[in-house]
Amino acid sequence: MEEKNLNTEGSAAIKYGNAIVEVNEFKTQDDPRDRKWTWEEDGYTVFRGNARTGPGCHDNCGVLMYVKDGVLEKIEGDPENPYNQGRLCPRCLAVKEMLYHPDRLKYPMKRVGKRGENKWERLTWDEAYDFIEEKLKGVFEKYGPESIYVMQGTGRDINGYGGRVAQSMGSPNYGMGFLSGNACYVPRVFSTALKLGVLVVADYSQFFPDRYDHPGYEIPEYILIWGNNPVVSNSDGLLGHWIVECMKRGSKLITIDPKMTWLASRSEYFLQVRPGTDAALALAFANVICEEGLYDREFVEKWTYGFEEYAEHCKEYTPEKAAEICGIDASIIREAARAFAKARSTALQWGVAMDHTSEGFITGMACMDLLALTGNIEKPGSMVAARPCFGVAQTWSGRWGGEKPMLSEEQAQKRMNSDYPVLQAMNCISQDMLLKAMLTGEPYPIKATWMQTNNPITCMGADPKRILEALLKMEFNVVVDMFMTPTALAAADVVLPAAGFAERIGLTGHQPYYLGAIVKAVEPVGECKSDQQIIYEIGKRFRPDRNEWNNDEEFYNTILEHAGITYEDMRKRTWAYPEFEYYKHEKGLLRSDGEPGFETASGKYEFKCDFMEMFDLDSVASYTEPPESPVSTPELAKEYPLVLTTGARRWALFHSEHRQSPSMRRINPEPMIIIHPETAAKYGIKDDDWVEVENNFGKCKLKAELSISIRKDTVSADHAWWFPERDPEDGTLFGVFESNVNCLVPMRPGKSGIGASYKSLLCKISKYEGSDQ
Ligand SMILES: Nc1nc2c(c(=O)[nH]1)N[C@H]1C(S)=C(S)[C@@H](COP(=O)(O)OP(=O)(O)OC[C@H]3O[C@@H](n4cnc5c(=O)[nH]c(N)nc54)[C@H](O)[C@@H]3O)O[C@H]1N2
Ligand SMILES: Nc1nc2c(c(=O)[nH]1)N[C@H]1C(S)=C(S)[C@@H](COP(=O)(O)OP(=O)(O)OC[C@H]3O[C@@H](n4cnc5c(=O)[nH]c(N)nc54)[C@H](O)[C@@H]3O)O[C@H]1N2
Ligand code: SF4
Ligand SMILES: [Mo]
Repeated sequence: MEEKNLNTEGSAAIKYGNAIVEVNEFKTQDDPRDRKWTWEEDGYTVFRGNARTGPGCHDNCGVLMYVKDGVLEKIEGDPENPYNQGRLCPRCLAVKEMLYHPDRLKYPMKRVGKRGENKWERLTWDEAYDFIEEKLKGVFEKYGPESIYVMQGTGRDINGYGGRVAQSMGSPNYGMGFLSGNACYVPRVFSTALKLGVLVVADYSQFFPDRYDHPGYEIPEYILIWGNNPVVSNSDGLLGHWIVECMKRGSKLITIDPKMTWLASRSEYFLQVRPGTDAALALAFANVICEEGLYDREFVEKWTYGFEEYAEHCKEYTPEKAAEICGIDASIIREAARAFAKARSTALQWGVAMDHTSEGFITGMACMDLLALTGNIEKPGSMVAARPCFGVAQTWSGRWGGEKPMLSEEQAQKRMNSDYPVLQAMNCISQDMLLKAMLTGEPYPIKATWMQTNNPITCMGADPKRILEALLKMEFNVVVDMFMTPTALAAADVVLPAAGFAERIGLTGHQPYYLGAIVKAVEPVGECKSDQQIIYEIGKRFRPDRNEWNNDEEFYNTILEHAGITYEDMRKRTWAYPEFEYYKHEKGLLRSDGEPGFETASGKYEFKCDFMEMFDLDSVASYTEPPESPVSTPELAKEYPLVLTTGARRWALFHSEHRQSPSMRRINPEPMIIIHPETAAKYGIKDDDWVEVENNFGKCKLKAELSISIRKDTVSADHAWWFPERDPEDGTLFGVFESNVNCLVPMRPGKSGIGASYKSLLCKISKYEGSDQ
């Protein structure tokens, strides 16, 4: 059988986006000889490691964990770790509050009451596994193993191997649970995969352990901060303060956001777009650059395909036309386009707002094209290819020492995606189809779920009431979490308690720049186990031949085998930076045949993707109005006159997490909706009033935060709210539907099935008059 990337099955982001050419020799840039991973200091034992989930984060900053009498007493940023250089954000500083919270799940538990009731019986791990095995085998006998939907949450280090649960059981249905349109990073990864065959990221010197001072490194002259708020979100393996460091050294910013963020306020150009219109703006930038001949002729001629068609297509998108669509001045579009096109280098710092348009996949393509147009690929301070470090199997792919696929071809073919040919081509499942299948049994029944690191009715899933209905139809649900979430309370039949990052070992997973060790500093509370242990222990019940590990160290040694190192080597050195070079496309390092160019059909960067035509999609990136907007649905806009964007990240909260942490809750105590003061006045709403927010899909109540930072026609609502302080017996599932803005978001991707409009809807607002204020 052909050797294949195991961890891509089901999540797919990688097959097309990465790892075509692997760097798998353990040649490092850093010298670990003076590094210690543990020592005694002032009565503490100090452990040096990398933070990771849980609680959740998209990063893995270097930490020093101070332990006394087996208790994690404090945590500090590791000043020597090149990644974060000593900095930590509030959530890591307060990790102790989460780790030792009295509400932590501590033992496996089986439901004894009805679903929704807080009645549980404690089990041993063996009893829990026995029970799960018996129940799931019963389901599989009746409906086949594809009838289990295995879900993960975002950005976990286990995401690279979470799919093993599904694969061990024989199901191809593994993914980001109920994330409509797979709308987080997958659209951007697919965009880059099709355009240039590899994932590219903005270059802030993170590939070098000596960082900004590295000889040959140059800061980007301009950074396009596009639908991203990196100083708050530290998203997708980037730390926001890298941008601040580049700014201190001279980088200038162009920010595209409906809200004046901290970075927007420090930008040369701020384009305050109407949500969901980003692709139109990207095409207008291209229009200016092509019309004024500002593109990088050499790069375009030598390394790209389809430029003529692209330039022709962009003619239609004059700055005036985009100005009308996006609600910004044509003159700023022109000036900003000229500025970054003429710059020595430009980097694209894009965020999830790209993915959160209904055609997120295409929005991403429209933006990425600008970087190729201006030759900002593979040079210092531009967009550089990011490949798995040492070829090690992580979120970003790599291999497991040559492991063969666990699913048979026949099983793999059953992936739930038949409505979306592009998803089929990418070996990716459709979360939207899975929800429908749970409710209707079509195209085939889904009868059980495994939810590990996600909390869909609170956060991941749009239309959470429908998700709850679907979960309640299941014959069996398992939740693996650190806390009793609304999802677990509502629908789990068994809950399994997971360890936090200080309680287990691991490997960092999200960053294709360096490999890091997660180091265990304390024993897990209660009987919590690491997620990976749960994965291979439950896996053993179904495929003992493929889950032979007896402990976590053995597990990681298998992953690292490919690079010729062990977990112990990694623990001792804490981090390892592979060698790195620029201009890889010129050196034949980005193609499997070793030829110069890119791993695409044409061998070049593709302004025109012929592949798209096979799926009845435009081969050149185009703009589509959001499904609901003042332009596409003017009648609906009469009733719901405001544009609604949701889920902009908050400092102290990671999605639905941290509501239990007193110090994080002091920073972000309540679910807020940002409204321009003039707009609020129109509806008689004052600061801190409770507001009813309603649209054609549903409603919720949020608290008014009046701010001139937001467009007057737009409101920005927090997401993922629930109230763990509530009595779990009060019948409200911790109030999960009261302030849950996803009640106003449909499970509905765009045509390609990649992208969903979490951030571009319509709504109306009014002062909340209910008695429970
Ligand atoms: N309206 C709206 N909705 C959105 C978004 C938006 O912008 N607007 N954003 C969307 C995006 S981009 C994403 S990625 C999703 C995220 O959605 P999810 O990833 O599902 O995030 P959470 O709901 O917070 O679920 C994480 C759960 O994992 C648990 N957990 C934390 N650490 C660990 C661990 O180490 N092990 C285990 N087993 N459990 C752990 C937490 O307690 C929590 O219950 O939300 C999406 N939802
Ligand atoms: N503290 C914290 N950090 C997180 C998370 C968290 O929950 N909390 N979640 C993690 C996850 S899963 C993700 S995906 C990342 C996301 O991190 P980011 O990509 O930074 O996403 P957001 O904060 O949702 O939105 C970024 C910006 O987009 C703007 N925006 C809203 N709608 C639009 C639009 O239509 N167009 C444009 N151009 N801009 C728009 C918002 O105003 C906001 O300033 O963060 C990760 N990091
Ligand atoms: S970004 Fe913040 S929460 Fe995440 S690892 Fe770094 S310090 Fe911790
Ligand atoms: Mo995300």
